[in-house]
Amino acid sequence: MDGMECREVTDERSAGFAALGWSSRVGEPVLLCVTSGSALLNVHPAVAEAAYRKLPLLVVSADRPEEWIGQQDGQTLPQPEVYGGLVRYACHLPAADDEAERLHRNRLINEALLELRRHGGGPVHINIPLREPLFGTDAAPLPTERVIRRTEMATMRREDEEELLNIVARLPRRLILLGQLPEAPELPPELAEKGFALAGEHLSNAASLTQTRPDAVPGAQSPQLLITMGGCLVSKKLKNMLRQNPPEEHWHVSRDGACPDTFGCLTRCIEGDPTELWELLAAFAEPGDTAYAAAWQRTVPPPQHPYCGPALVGAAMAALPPNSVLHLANSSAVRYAQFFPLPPGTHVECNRGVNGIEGSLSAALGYAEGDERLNLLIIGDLSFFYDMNALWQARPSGNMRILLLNNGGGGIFDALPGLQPTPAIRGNNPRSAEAWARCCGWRYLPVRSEQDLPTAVTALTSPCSPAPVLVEAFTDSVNDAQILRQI
Ligand SMILES: Cc1ncc(C[n+]2csc(CCOP(=O)(O)OP(=O)(O)O)c2C)c(N)n1
Repeated sequence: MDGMECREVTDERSAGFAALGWSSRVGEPVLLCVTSGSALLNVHPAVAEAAYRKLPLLVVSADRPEEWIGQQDGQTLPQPEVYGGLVRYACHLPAADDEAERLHRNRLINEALLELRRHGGGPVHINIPLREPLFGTDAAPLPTERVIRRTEMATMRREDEEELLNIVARLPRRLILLGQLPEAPELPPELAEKGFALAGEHLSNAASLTQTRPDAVPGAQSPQLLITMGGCLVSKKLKNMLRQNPPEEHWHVSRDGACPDTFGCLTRCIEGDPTELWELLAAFAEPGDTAYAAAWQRTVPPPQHPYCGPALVGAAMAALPPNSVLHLANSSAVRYAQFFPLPPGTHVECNRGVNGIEGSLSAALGYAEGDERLNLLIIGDLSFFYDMNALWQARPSGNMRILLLNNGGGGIFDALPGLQPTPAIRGNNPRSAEAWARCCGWRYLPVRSEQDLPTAVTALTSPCSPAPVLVEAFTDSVNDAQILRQI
């Protein structure tokens, strides 16, 4: 094969150690290709040795498709994960051949190759199920595939810096996009002057940045260079835009060197202190397209609607004192909040790691205990009742406030295009939190119309209250959903 030095060894146990010795001599990864079944078990001793000697041994094993495993067909056994904790990374490639699986395969192989050399190197395993016919196929010429590279800031040399800066110079439309972060990163002002659009959602806690509202995303043109930092993004519209018009380069920067391929176009994981990257770009990047960057900075006025879920969230956020903590539950609450500006110094919390609805109340109450600031949680009724025990367990003080948006179930399902939610899907909920809130010692206020709103907003946002406050606002879910789809 072009560009590869190949050698055949019949005995796989011996082949494993031969590959290991070869790798040790040349200081480079060696790919060890075996068939299926016991063939790869025979490589196990060499994998163990490579693990403890930190040698980059890449084991690639052939497999049968999943439907034939354990069916008394030839050379089959459960191969994925067969080396357990001895390999740094193991993957089982999908056998199907559509576009989504092609992308999945590409990512898995990239992840394996990145782990092979990471932090001193070590063994990895790629398991490849193959469907018949197994012979007579020809992949030549090999297609060009995306390669994801890793840059470690701590060991970066001048040539590596130049490589990054050359890419930046070639790509004038640039976007730095922040996902969920515990606190605002320090972004030097020169970045904006050099034509980097800076954007983040409320969960990025970077109040000085333009907040990317889904209805304000300049969707016409994706960036050519996207640099992301932080966790999950909320806006589906933004994710779709970047997936449908993938940037030429997508770099993700993080201290742990994670490589999330959120848009299917990741080209580089940058591991290290993000500040070092921002400083490098601020000091040495060639100027980019400032008009493009400006398109991301435009502010759009908040939506104006009469009594409804989004309007209630907007009213509460507008009245929130500076330096408060805003807790947002999944799923409509965190989406509604995105449309309204945050008061200065607001810190935003949300269980957005896996978007669960089960612990938003407990997490907010846990955070607020011992915190001096005003803590406001905005939550839907299903998430609230799911976790209602929290009101009994916690010892909240007067700084804790809850805006409970009771739309009679999972209102988000009314907003999903193409879904006609049945009562079972929506989780229809006829209950009110009144009795439970009062029983647990909370001040309780219901809101049923616009007239009730001013008193409720004052109760939710005034700094002094002898008891925690729960405002339960009853809204029409279908109406809320229509607005959610428009904005
Ligand atoms: C533990 C868990 N179960 C199920 C889901 C799926 N899910 C996402 S949003 C949602 C409905 C939430 O309803 P509610 O809290 O009333 O908020 P709304 O949709 O009305 O904003 C559900 C069930 C989830 N995210 N987490």
